[in-house]
Amino acid sequence: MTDFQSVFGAAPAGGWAAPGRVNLIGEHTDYNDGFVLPVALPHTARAAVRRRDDGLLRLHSEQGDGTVTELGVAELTPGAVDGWAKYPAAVVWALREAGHEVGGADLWIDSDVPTGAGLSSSAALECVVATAYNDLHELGLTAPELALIAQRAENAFVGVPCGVMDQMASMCCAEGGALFLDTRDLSQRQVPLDLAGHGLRLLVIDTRVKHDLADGAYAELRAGCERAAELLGLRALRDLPAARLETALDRLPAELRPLVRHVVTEGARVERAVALLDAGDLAGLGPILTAGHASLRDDYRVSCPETDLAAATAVQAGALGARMTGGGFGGSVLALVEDGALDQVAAAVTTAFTEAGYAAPRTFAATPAAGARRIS
Ligand code: GAF
Repeated sequence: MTDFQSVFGAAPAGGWAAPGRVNLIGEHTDYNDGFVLPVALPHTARAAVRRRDDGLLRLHSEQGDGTVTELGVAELTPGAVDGWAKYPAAVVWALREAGHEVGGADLWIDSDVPTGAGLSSSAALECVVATAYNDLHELGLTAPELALIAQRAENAFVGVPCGVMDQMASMCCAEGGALFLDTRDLSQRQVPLDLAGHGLRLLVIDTRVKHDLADGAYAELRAGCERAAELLGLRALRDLPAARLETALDRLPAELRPLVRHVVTEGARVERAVALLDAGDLAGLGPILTAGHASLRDDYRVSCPETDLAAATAVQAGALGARMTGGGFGGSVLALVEDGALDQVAAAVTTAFTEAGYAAPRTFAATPAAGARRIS
């Protein structure tokens, strides 16, 4: 364990934090201009930062190998930085690309957001750096503007063609609520999620199957959706109403049909979920989660044996509903459980994993936490 002072030999100008997220419902809808409903986790990336005037970006991560990575801000180029350092570097690059005259910094980073678990550890890292730079350079950017900078960093510098959900969740979520976000115009509303008041808990099951969105599968899915929208003469799949889904499917090549069916039915699931939460029927969310998993498994095909087993076992063991969350190809499952059933559901999934010969999953209960903020 180190701190800013021991690594950089002086005090930082301040400290910032930005959370990871779980998405309640609305998966693979964000790059189709659709709706999402994420919740910020209590797990955060934290950064202690001090400006530098010599154009150097010096980076230390408590999760790294103990060394300081030194980069010249003016020489930052997409593809030129590897490992965790590419995320903070990407944000500084994206701010400069957007015309903000920001320079170097000393950055000490620590994070307890599980990596490769579909819980947005990279967005948390990007957003904490964007928030710190915004404050230290008095850029005056709003939270959604910073989310867009972080998304551009991920798209153009890191090379993942992600949507904007994870960065918006990390920047804009509020404690005790879910963020109902329209990813087309970024209009948003905090939907209260008083789990404790309804005797409910959100159980997160990290299958420990690492996913990597940079491997091309995510980009292929996105391209498939864009192709389908183009064939249907739509700006995005968000513009296909559920009532016209079946006739639209007839006009598409067979391989694109399941993608479109998932995106359209998933958008409807987000709207139903929000209506239920507004009506105070939190338990009603359960079947929506389970239906969302089936759609991701059977139509979008981004689940894997471990997430399928975790979701099915959670429901068999008494969860009101369960589904994979995030991009897929591994990562985490989210289960809605009654207070008293949390331990039994977690234990049942762990046992099922042992019996299947899988490594034990990591489980924890998530309470809806706050978005990016200054902490010192
Ligand atoms: C990943 C991406 F980064 C998001 O933009 C989103 O598309 C998600 O997968 C799937 O809903 O987390």
